[in-house]
Amino acid sequence: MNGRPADISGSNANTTIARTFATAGTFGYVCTLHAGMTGTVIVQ
Ligand SMILES: [Cu+2]
Repeated sequence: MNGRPADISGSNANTTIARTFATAGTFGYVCTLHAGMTGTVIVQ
């Protein structure tokens, strides 16, 4: 998706990772640690 940051690879448990979104929009994401866990980032 245009303006969407790159995926975060590897195991990310108990860490904090920042991402900058280049453009406004609604961006869905999928948690690869937990099957069925998804979220949405809304950039205004
Ligand atoms: Cu998860």
